[in-house]
Amino acid sequence: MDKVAKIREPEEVSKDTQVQQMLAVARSRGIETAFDRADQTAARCPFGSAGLCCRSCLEGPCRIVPNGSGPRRGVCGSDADTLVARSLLNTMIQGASGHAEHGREVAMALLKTAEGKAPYVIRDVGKLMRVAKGLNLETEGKSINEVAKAVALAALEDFQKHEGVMNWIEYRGHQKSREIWDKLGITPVNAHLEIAKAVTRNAMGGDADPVNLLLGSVTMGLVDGYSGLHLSSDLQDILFGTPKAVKFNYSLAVLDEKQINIAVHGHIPLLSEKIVEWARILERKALTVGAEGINIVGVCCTGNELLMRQGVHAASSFSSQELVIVTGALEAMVVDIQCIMPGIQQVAECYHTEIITTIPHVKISGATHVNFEPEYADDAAREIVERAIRNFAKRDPAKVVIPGGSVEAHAGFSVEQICEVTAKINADKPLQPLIDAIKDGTIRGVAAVIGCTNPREPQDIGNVTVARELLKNNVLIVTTGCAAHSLAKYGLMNEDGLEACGDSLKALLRQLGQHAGLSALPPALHMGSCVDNSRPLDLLSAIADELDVPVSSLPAVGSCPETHSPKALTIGTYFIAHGVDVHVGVDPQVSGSNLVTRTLTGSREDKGITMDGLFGGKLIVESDPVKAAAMLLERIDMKRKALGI
Ligand code: CUV
Repeated sequence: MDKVAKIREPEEVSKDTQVQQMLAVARSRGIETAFDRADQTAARCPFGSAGLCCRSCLEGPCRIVPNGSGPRRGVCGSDADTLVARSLLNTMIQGASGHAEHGREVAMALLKTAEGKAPYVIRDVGKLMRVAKGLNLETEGKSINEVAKAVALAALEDFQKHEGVMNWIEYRGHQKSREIWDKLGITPVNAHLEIAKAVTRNAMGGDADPVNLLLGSVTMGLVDGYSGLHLSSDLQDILFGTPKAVKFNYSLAVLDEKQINIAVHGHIPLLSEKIVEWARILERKALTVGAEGINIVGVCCTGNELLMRQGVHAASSFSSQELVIVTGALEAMVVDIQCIMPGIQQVAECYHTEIITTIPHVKISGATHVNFEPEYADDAAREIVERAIRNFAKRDPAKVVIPGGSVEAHAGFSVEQICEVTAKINADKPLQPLIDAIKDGTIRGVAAVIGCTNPREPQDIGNVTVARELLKNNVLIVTTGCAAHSLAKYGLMNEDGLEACGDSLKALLRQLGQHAGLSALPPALHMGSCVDNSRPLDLLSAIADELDVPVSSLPAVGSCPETHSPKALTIGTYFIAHGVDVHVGVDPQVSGSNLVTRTLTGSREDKGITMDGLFGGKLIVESDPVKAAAMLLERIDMKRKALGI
């Protein structure tokens, strides 16, 4: 076993001084957080880290050593290539399932709304009609609810049909990419069917062809992208409104000592939107317990959903979620699904904070459970806000430490919002100003900086460094997820961030900003939560259509510097399936197989099958963010050259 683990100093775990401060507070109070646990578990299993530990059946676990002195195959005969490809597919299944389930739940909520059974309203009728048309549904002479019902049923079909292709791929999938997927036979039919198929092919005695397994991973990327990302963004826009430019504040300092603080955490905006509503309704009740009001703050992607549509302030990204509780000023943390650390409950037990789980399949032992169903959304939201109000009296003022100072940021950059701005320059062809800027080199390329923060990685450093390196080189940045939290904190979503940009990009952002009522557009355009990674792809697809080229020809890349989540790998795979290069800064645990590594990261010129050769985009694994940005620039320039621009 390893020697005593080295515990990192607060300055080593995060770039954020507020996080450093609160981590010191936690440690002084004997409270353990993910940063400490990451240090305690620093000695990681070398087999698992390389994808070489197989637990697919009861003959195992088998741990193999392909190039060393140990066994080269598992009991069943699987070699390293098969084991590694299977273990990657397992990760992909997890990622795709999470996002597919997100999409399905939103589709059910839309159906119930359309049937008058759930207390939501259709906030964006225009988008509803556009989506319905895109799906080739009849809208003439139909009521809003009839159209909404038809859209919801079309969405649910993507979890049921047994022939053909998922409706959302027919609708949103880029035709030129579609042709490649169809030819390879990897286009998904329905999300559940593909997930079930992936689980079976991955079981002992199933698929033992590593390249075929990797293509199975690409199918999971497409399931994630279309039944998860696109479907969720579209339906959430219909229900809650398509994001428009908004202002919000970011940092742990958004907690307010004088108010009742409620953190909403997780992913699906169905309940959190209602909590914002009920916090307003019950504001006066808060006054009766001595608080000045009710302050909702966001954590992770539920936070992103609310800030994009409501300007709700954001408190924390994934890795520092427990520190929101350490402020001692949090009356409740309400969680739905995904990225919720069980550790929040242990931290909450040191305070008056009530952890409230809301989804029947995502409970935490010791936490309060208030069940959420769309039909009874108002009841659940009301109960949660009332619980928080009652908890205010239990707060111990001696334990309250809220760091000072937060950063103002601009968000809400849906494709629709971006086009509304550019349409002021060219009303007939709103994308033309962007296309012209890409063609003449004002914009050298477009990068989506996405994904998480990870307690093992120094928080924010990878995300911010990659973004700054690219901005300096006139690469336009769009961002989502917890990476967006990092960029917001370091001024890349307000005017201050312009100093990070190359001259031509800076001038363009200033010019476009005037058309948005701002002095400049922010250098990083916040497009939303993880499921909103559909938006960068929609933007790229539209640009590719205008130019009549495949998405893979565009000088566009994705970067995921600090991820921890399988979901980020499936999102990355979905980008790669469209031919967009993707960087990950965290080891994807495939180093045990040269074949798998080469297939994922090799170039189109390499021998054998590579993702780059098949789709026109590849995986770049690099933990140094400066080097990673240089590699992304190289790929951007390569694609520019091929396009002749
Ligand atoms: Ni879905 S997946 S840590 S909350 S971005 Fe944040 Fe975003 Fe990663 Fe999770």
